[in-house]
Amino acid sequence: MQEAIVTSAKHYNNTFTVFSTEPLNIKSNQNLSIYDKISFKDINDSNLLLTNFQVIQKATPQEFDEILNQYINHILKKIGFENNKQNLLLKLKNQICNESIEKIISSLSNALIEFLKSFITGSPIIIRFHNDGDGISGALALYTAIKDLQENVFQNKNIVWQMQRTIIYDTESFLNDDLFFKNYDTIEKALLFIIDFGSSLESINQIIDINKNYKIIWLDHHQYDDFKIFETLPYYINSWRFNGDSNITAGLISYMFSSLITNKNIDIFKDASLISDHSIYAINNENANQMSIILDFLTGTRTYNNLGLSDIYKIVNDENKMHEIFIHAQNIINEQINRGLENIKTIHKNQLYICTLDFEKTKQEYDEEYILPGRYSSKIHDVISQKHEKLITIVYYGKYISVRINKNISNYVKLLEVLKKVKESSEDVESCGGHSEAASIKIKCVDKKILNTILLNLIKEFEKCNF
Ligand SMILES: [Mn+2]
Repeated sequence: MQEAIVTSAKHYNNTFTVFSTEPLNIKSNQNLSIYDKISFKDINDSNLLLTNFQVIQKATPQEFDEILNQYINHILKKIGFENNKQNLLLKLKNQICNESIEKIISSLSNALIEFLKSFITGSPIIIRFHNDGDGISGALALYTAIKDLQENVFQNKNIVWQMQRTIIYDTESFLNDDLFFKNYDTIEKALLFIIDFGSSLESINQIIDINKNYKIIWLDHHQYDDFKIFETLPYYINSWRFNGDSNITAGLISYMFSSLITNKNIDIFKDASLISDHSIYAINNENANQMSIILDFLTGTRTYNNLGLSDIYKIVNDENKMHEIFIHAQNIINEQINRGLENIKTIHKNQLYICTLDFEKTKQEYDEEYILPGRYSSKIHDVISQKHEKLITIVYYGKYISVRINKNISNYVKLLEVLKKVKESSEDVESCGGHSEAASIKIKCVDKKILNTILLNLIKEFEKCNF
């Protein structure tokens, strides 16, 4: 006879995870509760229907804690955690000269233990990632690592991947996650995993609510104000919190986390992430360049946007499909860049160039939704900046004004401060935010007149900046 402790219960379909000498998924026609100790005949199939077992007694939390800690140590050895960590440090040493890396990896190592506890005991896990090149690079790195765990450690069947279309952890997301988690009774708390979004005031209430009952592991690189609540979260791993900055992208942090789990080569996702978010650590690598263009296309096009991450994982591992999508995306980009260059207006003062573009003029009626204005502004900015060293690019569309500035002038032009000033001086601005080189303003309603006033104000503020 064998014994096991019930660690996770999904009552509506009587599916359970139990821990014997290792975790097992079982189905039963009898209802079980967490901490139930059961005895059953030896089994070989890890996803069995268990009919012939007895509930002996309840295990105590302390008893199970000990078992779990021991097993985690065993798993860390099995996945080669210490080796993976050393290799990761060595690999990053040359590419990313930043003191925050070691501190981040040490914090990620602690987060990994927390992650494994939930993973191994069959707790539900929701992984939300931003729908851009950086967010999905991070998600794909993690997907590869978790696939490795699923195959070699345990089939946790309660993992959900969710592409996040907003940059905040909004009420809708919270309600969905809470509803999903409530299907389960678990020894280890359910886990919300966030990649590359949410570090703003608008997320706080939902985060406080999630944090009451569940765990959060949160990888981000967006600058956050002094939001005390974030700093109380032990696994809020934001590069700024470790004296890094946005150049240490969320995709890179997720890559580091994933590299602690798997020794598969997932460098392509690290490099695609760095390119996608214009990190100073990005290296010019043809494959990573293509990957970043493809991922931007996949996350910015409705046809692909609705695909699950497992489908996207299949696509990025299919050379022919990748080539096909790359050519298609590249053609659309080139056409739109050319139309943009024809329609752009340039203001020139001292050495500063300010380029403005009405995004509507680059779109043609039969166009698919790709490319989105925010992403477009980065791409056209990159093209124009080959000509002008001190460049600010402004692309506007509907309610949005998207601003990009060159790195070499971002010390003089405090972009976020300028946007805040513009916001304060106009009642029509709803919000503003972003990085020091890429940011945007959202206006309350679509109105050409209002937009023009704000544009003029913005340009005036830029011209005031000292060089
Ligand atoms: Mn990012």
